[in-house]
Amino acid sequence: MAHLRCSKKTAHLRFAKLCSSQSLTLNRDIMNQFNQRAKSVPLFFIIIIIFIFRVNHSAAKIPPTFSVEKAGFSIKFQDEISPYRVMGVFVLPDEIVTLEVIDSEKIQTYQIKISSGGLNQINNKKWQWRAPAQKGLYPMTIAQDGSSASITLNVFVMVPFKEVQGEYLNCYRIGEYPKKPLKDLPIYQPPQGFIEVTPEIQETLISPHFKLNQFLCKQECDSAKYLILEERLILKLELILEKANEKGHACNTFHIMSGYRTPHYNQAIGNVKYSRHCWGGAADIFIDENPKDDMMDDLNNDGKIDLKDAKILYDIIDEICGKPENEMFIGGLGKYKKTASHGPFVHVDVRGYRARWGD
Ligand SMILES: [Ca+2]
Ligand SMILES: [Ca+2]
Repeated sequence: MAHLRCSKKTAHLRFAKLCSSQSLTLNRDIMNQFNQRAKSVPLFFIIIIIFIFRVNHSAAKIPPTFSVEKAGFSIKFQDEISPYRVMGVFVLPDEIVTLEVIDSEKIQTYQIKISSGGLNQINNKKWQWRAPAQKGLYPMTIAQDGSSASITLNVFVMVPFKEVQGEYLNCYRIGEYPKKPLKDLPIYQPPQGFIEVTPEIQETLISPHFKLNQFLCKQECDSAKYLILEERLILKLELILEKANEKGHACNTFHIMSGYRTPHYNQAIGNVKYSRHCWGGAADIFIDENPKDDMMDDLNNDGKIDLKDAKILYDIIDEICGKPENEMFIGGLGKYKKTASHGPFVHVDVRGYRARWGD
């Protein structure tokens, strides 16, 4: 019995030892798991925080959606070719305008829909349109047969220059254009007419990313304002905008600090007599998307808004103008540093010959 008791005791001891050792192993496993979890919990939170930060950070960096808005074919009018889905065209009363589709598909046909004026179809890609005699906005659409591709031309019939009476067009002071063109260049002849800009039409798109009123002179007026704008300048600005986006400077339009200037306003601000702004062929621009505060953005991310940011835009334009396919956009380009009255900006124009300047 004693032997049996002893054996039982030994067995109990062995069992207790085994249990104890298993318990220790179990506890060690639990502790290990706990330790791992204890270690992984802060790690888990750190990962979450980094993720949130990255999402927020990338959200702040998400560019505005930019689309070039090209139609897939182009329209030739006057001396310009526009590939854009919407484009402004400026004509005189009763002017005959030839409109021609430029595309790569020889068999493709097109339809034109006009809102006024006379139409003469030359073939299924070419028309002659006679503008109405009355000033105003006359949109027309050219659509590709069998597809949704179309181009809307927002055609403005202008007020002829001869209607300027003693420096004024109605109540709007135009001032005086120089009688003698600079160096006898035709681009400095007095302009042919003015677009009448009423509140009803001032926000009309003149290209996918620019509206008519972005180019208005800063001169105040209670009634209609008048504007001159070259279609080539708009086409050049669209190209610059496309390239700026390609270079990573997300923007859906430019801030036009100065577009058209009446000679009266131009003289009042002490600018040179033959400024291309007075002929609607120049714009002072900057990128203003982040933040949108009427000030050039920090394009080079150095924490400062200065001439270096204007130089980034200047270099993009200079590169565009250096390419043979963009020869029609040759013109003036200048960069300006920040002053007490304005931030840094770039002047761009379509004068037809090369000019460069900058602080
Ligand atoms: Ca800004
Ligand atoms: Ca900067």
